[in-house]
Amino acid sequence: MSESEGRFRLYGDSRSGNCYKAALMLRLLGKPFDWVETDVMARATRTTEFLAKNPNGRVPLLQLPDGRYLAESNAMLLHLAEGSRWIPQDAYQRALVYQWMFFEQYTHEPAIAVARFIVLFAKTADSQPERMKLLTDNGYAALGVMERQLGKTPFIAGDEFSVADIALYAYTHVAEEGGFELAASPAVVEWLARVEAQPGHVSMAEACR
Ligand SMILES: N[C@@H](CCC(=O)N[C@@H](CS)C(=O)NCC(=O)O)C(=O)O
Repeated sequence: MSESEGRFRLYGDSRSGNCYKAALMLRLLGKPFDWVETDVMARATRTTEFLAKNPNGRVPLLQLPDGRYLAESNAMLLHLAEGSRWIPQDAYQRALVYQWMFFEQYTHEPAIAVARFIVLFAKTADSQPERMKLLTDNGYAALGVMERQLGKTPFIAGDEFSVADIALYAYTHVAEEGGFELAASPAVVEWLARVEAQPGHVSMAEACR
């Protein structure tokens, strides 16, 4: 048996919030894994070899200890945290966690993560002002939704820290890199600190390696 067999293997780009979600979850659970740096800018996710593992050609991609693959960061959070306190037992509370994870993928990530990608990596913000304006408006709207919720509850789906907090933390904590000011969202800023205070929390740079 080789050394890497029997361990999780996480293919990811260390600058990606989606990849950070899975890496942070594995660290919080204390599950050892091998990180496989996969450079999206070099199109390493679009090779024939990678597409055979994930037909969607994207990271993160998790290989389970038994060899099977799982794509989609939030599916990874739900799979890895199965049976833990980070997924509520109560059906309604669990549905609220899903609610915020779907919000993250449909409303938050497509604005905030994409704006950050354009500013920080593609560096094409100046050549597409209309798209940047739309992403910025949509991103602030998403932050406004979070601000309203976090003004009422300490964590996004209620009183307890859950996988929904990990999903939304990943790109909110680096939203300023996409040009978003967080100062106008004090409840969001306080929540970021609460997430960072969770035992075992590690930064993106520490998690993704
Ligand atoms: N919904 C997916 C999004 C994954 C995604 O967009 N991954 C980006 C990096 S953050 C990627 O691999 N891009 C490379 C490409 O599209 O070629 C998830 O949550 O895992």
